[in-house]
Amino acid sequence: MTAVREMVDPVPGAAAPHLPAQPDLVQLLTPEGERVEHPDYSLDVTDEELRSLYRDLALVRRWDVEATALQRQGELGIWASLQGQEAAQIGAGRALGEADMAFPTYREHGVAWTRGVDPLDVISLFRGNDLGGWDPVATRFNLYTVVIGAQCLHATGYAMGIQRDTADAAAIAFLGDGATSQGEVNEAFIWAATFDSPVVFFCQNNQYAISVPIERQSKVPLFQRAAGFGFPGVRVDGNDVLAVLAVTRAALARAREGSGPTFIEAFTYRMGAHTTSDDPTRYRLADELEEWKLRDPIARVKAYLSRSGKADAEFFAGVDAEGDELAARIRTGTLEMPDPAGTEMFDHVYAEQTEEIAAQRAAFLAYQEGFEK
Ligand SMILES: Cc1ncc(C[n+]2csc(CCOP(=O)(O)OP(=O)(O)O)c2C)c(N)n1
Ligand SMILES: [Mg+2]
Repeated sequence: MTAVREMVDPVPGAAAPHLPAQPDLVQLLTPEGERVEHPDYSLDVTDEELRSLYRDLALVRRWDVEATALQRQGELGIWASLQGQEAAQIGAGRALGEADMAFPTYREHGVAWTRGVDPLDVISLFRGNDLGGWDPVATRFNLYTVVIGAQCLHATGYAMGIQRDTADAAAIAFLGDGATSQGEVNEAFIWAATFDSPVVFFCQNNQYAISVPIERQSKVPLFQRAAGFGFPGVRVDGNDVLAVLAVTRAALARAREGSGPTFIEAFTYRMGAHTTSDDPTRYRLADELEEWKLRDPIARVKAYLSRSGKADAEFFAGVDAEGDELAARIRTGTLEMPDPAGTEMFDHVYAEQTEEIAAQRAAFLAYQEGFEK
């Protein structure tokens, strides 16, 4: 227990780095890279799928590192790092079916990757060029939502639409541990439970809401809250991509077959700052991060692949080379990104232009022209 954590009421089993063995935690791959079985969740994955999961994990981390560097060099306004949460996001993203619809927060770059969103279309948002450059309908990946918890209502409403269309699909809402304290999230839970909506609430408990530790958000482990709303809650090792894949697949299948929502608590850790605007050394001690590094989501897959002979040095070198190419493409693409015209901010306020916005746009243009003379 660190000095910082002693200042708040510790929740047994919730203070991450000091966890004893947790019977409730679904795990299929231990931090040491050992494959284990779970009585309720099994997963058949081919060696090729395992290697491609590793590739996804490694490439999204490389993207994240590059984006953080670009922000530090003044090329992005801000960046919200996913470091430490790669397995939670790749596992959940790879569990989605083509027709399923995902509703992210602002940190789900790993899920974006699995939906085929171009990293530069995410970066353009953090550069301040647009509100996200991807097509949410084509990618089945909604635009990022910064208003904490609001996407849980969007996903629930969307899921109710799926129900009425009798479509064979589900919605998934991503949320953080802090978001569970938000009124809208609890309203979404009640609504989804009452209507048996085909929605999965995927909570990444990364232990912090900016500087506020999980102990201040909940007196009980988060997954236990679901029982009070009347749907199942599952706690999965969020740093175990195989367990996350298995648990999320099961929850989505349950939703699609009409059995209603599931709450998944992916137990993980935000290894970086909340965003590049934050300094985590002000509120947490370095030894906590050191402990979580031992549970790194990528290292355990690498250990498993190497030890079992499912991948060799050549494979890992290939992924590293791909990472270098991706980073170079992200860097060049960011630097070459054209600045948007100032008038663009008026273009998407409403689906159809109003007289008032048109007048504001004209006034802005006149103002800008005044400078150019
Ligand atoms: C409605 C609302 N209130 C406050 C904020 C400011 N804010 C941005 S991120 C954040 C913390 C969210 O923590 P959590 O839900 O755990 O997600 P994480 O950032 O850890 O992924 C807050 C309070 C906001 N964006 N929206
Ligand atoms: Mg959090």
